[in-house]
Amino acid sequence: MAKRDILIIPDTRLRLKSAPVAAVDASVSALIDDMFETMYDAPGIGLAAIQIGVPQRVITMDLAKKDEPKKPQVFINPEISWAAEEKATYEEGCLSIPEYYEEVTRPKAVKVKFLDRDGKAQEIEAEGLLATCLQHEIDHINGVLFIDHISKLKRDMVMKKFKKAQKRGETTRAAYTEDTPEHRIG
Ligand code: K1U
Ligand code: ZN
Repeated sequence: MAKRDILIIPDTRLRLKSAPVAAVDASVSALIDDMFETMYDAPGIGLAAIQIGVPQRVITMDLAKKDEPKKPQVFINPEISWAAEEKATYEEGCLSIPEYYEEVTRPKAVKVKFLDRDGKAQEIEAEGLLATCLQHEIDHINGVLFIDHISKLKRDMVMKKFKKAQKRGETTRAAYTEDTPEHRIG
């Protein structure tokens, strides 16, 4: 197992459409182990493989609360098979856009087909945080970021800040998680 670096915007790899996993083999299992180590260390509640630079349709997630036992979940080749017409709004964050949070409106519930860690076909119906997180992560494997769902004005402001930071050579998440005035937006 190894902790990997998480890509941050404006890294263009975050805009790639990830390829389906052909077979859930030992290399995919090793990737999943690395993703969990990276996600728990960040810490985050979800991670898409592309966020560590691997353009494969693999997602890890753990929505357990701090005082609950870990509840790791894996979604391989996930596909939204149904989305509710009713919408819900949640404040989202993204490990690839450190220290920025914004409200996003998405379908309140979704059904998702996927392969589990053993390569077995599954389908779940999700609502609440699970529905939000699944949609956020499925967006990642399609090259879409949560800032694509907010106003252009806010998105441009975020992109400008991270492009400036990149010019200063700040290309790791650690560079953004320090609480200094130049790292605050708005
Ligand atoms: O995909 C990612 O970038 C991970 C992201 C998932 C997510 C969060 C909120 C709404 C939708 C999707 C994160 O995990 S951001 C960090 C976070 O939310 C968190 C971190 C520690 C404890 C609790 C939450
Ligand atoms: Zn994200």
